[in-house]
Amino acid sequence: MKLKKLFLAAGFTAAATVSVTAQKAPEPCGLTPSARQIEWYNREMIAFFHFGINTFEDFVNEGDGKASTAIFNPTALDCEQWMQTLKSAGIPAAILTAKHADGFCLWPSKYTDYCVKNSTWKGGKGDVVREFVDACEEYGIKAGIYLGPHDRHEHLRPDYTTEKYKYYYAAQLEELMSDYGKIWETWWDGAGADELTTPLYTHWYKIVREKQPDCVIFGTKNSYPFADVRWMGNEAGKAGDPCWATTDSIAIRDEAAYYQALNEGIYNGNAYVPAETDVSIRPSWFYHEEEDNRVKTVKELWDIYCTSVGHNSVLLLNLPPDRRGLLHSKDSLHIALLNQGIHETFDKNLLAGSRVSATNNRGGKFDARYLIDNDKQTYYAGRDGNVKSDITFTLPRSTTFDCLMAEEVIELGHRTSRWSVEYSNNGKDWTSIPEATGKQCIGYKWIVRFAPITAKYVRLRIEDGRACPAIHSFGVYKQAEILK
Ligand code: IPT
Repeated sequence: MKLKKLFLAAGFTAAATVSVTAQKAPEPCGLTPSARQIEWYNREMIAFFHFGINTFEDFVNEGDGKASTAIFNPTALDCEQWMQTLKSAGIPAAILTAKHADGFCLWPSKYTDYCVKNSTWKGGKGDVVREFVDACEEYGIKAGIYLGPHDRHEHLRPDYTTEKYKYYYAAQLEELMSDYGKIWETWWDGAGADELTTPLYTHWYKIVREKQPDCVIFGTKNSYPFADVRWMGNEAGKAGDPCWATTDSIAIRDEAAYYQALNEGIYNGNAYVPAETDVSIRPSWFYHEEEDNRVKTVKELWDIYCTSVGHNSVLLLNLPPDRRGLLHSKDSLHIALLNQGIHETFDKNLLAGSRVSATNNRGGKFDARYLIDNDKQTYYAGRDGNVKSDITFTLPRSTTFDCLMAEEVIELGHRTSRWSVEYSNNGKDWTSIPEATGKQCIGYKWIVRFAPITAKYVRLRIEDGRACPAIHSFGVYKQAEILK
């Protein structure tokens, strides 16, 4: 009896069922993501492993390419330990620095002596890239490769030219893209690489695409024309508000405008290149014992999660292995707790069980009630030609929350461009949530946090856009204690 009442209250009427087949899905609008970009968005988080010869020098993050290969000697390297950590942190993908700017290669490359072949580790018979991809495979983690374009060791050659380097880099890229199974991402760092022009990247791009059609390319500066995903503009974990997936593909000359375009994107931009947020769990990119007490706290990581994943970006979180070749227990603990906190927060949408009504409701398969059904397949849409909508949730009881999350249907393009959230206790007098007023972007995921609010009614106002709204989910939540 109770169940039946609930069903009726939620609008599950016979009439609604009949219109299910009658409704057509909204057409996509503007630029839309490729299959590669959709796959990338759904990862949400990726681990970055900065590991190499710098790890064995005292406080070096940007080696000069002169360090002796003999010093590379992890005493207990165990890539499975890295993957176990990712499993407990809910991170489904990882990128390894196969070669950083110092030029030292973690695999036995045929094209250089400056690599593991000449290290003390495993008598020169080891291959870190192999161990990494094997462990990824074993644990169902998507493997990615960072092959640093800027190479200080090669630069030491008296006969160095960018033309010669073009073929050296291409040969190494070919080794990595051919011999190590499926590679899900390749990372073209722009740092120090200004002399490497777009024609060089054009040559290298063809290798990636031919060998690894599904590989997501992180591109920046001169590799930008080939980028599936862009740099977000800083290394502090703070994607912009808004942070559109679209931006302009043409070089923006003015520096401030360039950084703004990276950080915030451009709503009417001419290219779909969403932002990836690279940030380290420690002050440095490489491991240094001195920083063991400066590992970002769970709260700091939660802040970063909210301004990256919660700002329509993907978080690329650096977890640098130590001289043993293991992740430090502090880093592992903090990301596992972050994952626990994310689950405790978002597994429980406090709007579940609410009555839902919308001023602009396509109905049927796209009814507003699908915003809170906790099903990734379903979504709410408005009627064609109507970009606004007020969606009111009547909660079963007065409830306290301090966080909200919305998810747009990215496959249908950025549609909504302005939205706000209000609450009420009588359904008549509405109070706006300042932090959630005049928001612009939704995209894959948008999270807003605020001081606790207790309310019986919540209203999502879609105020502007370029097409009718299409939104997967909307919810209010209580942030887990562990994150504070
Ligand atoms: C910065 C590069 O300029 C940018 O293109 C991208 O590669 C980024 O690094 C990755 O974090 S340089 C850095 C010192 C801010």
